[in-house]
Amino acid sequence: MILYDLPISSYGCKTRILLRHKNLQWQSVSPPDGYGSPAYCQIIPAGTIPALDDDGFTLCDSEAIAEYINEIAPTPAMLPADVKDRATARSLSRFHDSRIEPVLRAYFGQVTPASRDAAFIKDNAILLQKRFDQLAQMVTPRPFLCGSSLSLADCGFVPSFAILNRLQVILGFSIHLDESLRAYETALANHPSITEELHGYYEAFDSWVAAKLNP
Ligand SMILES: N[C@@H](CCC(=O)N[C@@H](CS)C(=O)NCC(=O)O)C(=O)O
Repeated sequence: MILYDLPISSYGCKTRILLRHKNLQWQSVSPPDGYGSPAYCQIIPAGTIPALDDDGFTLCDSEAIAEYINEIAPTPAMLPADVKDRATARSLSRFHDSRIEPVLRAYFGQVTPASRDAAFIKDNAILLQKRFDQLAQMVTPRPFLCGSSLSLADCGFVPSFAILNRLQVILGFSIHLDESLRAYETALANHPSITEELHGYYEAFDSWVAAKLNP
């Protein structure tokens, strides 16, 4: 399998965790000429990373990739057995992708000191706080979002917690995470399929930040 991605891609990190947890072999390949480039769009028309090439079958979007991998490699199962629990897992994963990650991503343009906007940083923190409070209302992790084992719903939160931790220091805002979410973050960081990937993600993010701070 080829995974088009980059070390800094949070959705790439989400997908790499899934592949590790499934104990699959894959090759991470940078998109030729960068994502969105004409050369990459020849392979993946959407131009986004991550994207999968499984023996000529190509697929974009981390959620679609996750569901596909979970079906072709069913062990360990990463969706609950019960239909309603499965639906909840999908809902939590989409809540991450559509409600939390984009609010974090909105801060990326603020990392370069010259482009910072104090009012935006403050207002976006209010929105981000609301989203994490909503998450704490939606679910009590035990210790993961769908119970004792890692599920598809968890993978995206790993890079997002890392990004949140770094951005709060760099940009000087503060988000209060409910105790249940703090315990969840710790459980994720200590999971054997995650620890090494998380370390690599912090390294990639820190290099990206260093380049922004000292161009
Ligand atoms: N919903 C997509 C989002 C992926 C995404 O936004 N990836 C970013 C990089 S982390 C990207 O490819 N951006 C390029 C673009 O939007 O053209 C997924 O889950 O894979």
